[in-house]
Amino acid sequence: MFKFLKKKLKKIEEKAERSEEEKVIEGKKEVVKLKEEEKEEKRALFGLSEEKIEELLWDLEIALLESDVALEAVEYIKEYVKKSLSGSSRKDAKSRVEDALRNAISELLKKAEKDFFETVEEFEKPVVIMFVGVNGSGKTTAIAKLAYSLKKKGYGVVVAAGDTFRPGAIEQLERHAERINFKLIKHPPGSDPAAVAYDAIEHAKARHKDFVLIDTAGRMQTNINLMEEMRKIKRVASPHLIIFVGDALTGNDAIEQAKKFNEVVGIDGVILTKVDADAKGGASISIAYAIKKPLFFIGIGQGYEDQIPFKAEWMLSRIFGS
Ligand SMILES: Nc1nc2c(ncn2[C@@H]2O[C@H](COP(=O)(O)OP(=O)(O)OP(=O)(O)O)[C@@H](O)[C@H]2O)c(=O)[nH]1
Ligand SMILES: [Mg+2]
Repeated sequence: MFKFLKKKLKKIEEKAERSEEEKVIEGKKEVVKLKEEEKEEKRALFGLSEEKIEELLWDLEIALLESDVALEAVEYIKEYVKKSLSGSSRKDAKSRVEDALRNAISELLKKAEKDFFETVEEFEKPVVIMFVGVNGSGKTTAIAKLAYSLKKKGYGVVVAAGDTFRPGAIEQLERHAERINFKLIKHPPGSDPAAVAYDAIEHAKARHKDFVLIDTAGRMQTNINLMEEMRKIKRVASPHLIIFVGDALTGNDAIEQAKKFNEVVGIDGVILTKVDADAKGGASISIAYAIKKPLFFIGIGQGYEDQIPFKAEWMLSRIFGS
């Protein structure tokens, strides 16, 4: 997980250390070989020059962009690091840069935290949640995983098989329903997804179920008809929450999709899937910040237990841990 990003950030920290040594040597006007203790002492006396900080920030920007971090988040991290490094700390450059980077990303990630279960507590039952996203992003799997954890907490769950478009979509949910034991409301393939959602909500009301999870067909954000259909489902179901499900592996594209879905239908939060397979980490770091919506869960595998509430600390330790 995040191998690419980790390597890039390590390189920046190491470069900060090297450039600091070069500066010390240049400062003596002649290239001399300093003894280790001497180096240590000199390092403590010099801060990073403006020029070196600019160079570092440039390298950082490139590294973050290459890791698919969204522009908005790159700016935030750069500003934060710049401010931290302009201070008068006399610690050596490498650990100062490391601290600045870690704190910057930590602050950014903390903004994405919001407890899903606390959020839904506030709503009247049945709580209706609609899931949207492009084809194959992991919507149906995310719904099954969430149904699993809600059932485990003792809630009654109804799922609406709102993907009436893709062959096999209803069967996929039937298999989950059998294993997890939730009620599945389905209509024949090709029927109106808004009607399926409506029936699922009516069923939940009649049986005093706690949650209705509405699956929808994958759609490209550029397909006007399908985006319009999504609006219709929203109108009919009036969901308490609309959750965008994005695939971490698609990096910046996931962020662009989230923005577009937010424009068209309005989203309240994000589930980012396939984080387990993602080397770059850009979407994980920046999707919530870029669209100013919470990242409720991340998918870290294909099993029902592999969807965990997003925690900044957890992700930080994956990015900066050994
Ligand atoms: N490794 C990994 N694979 C995942 C994760 N979440 C989903 N997948 C896989 O991604 C593939 C697509 O998942 P689906 O849930 O069918 O995606 P979808 O968005 O419903 O797809 P459509 O209905 O076609 O739009 C499946 O093979 C899932 O097992 C995850 O967190 N990690
Ligand atoms: Mg699906």
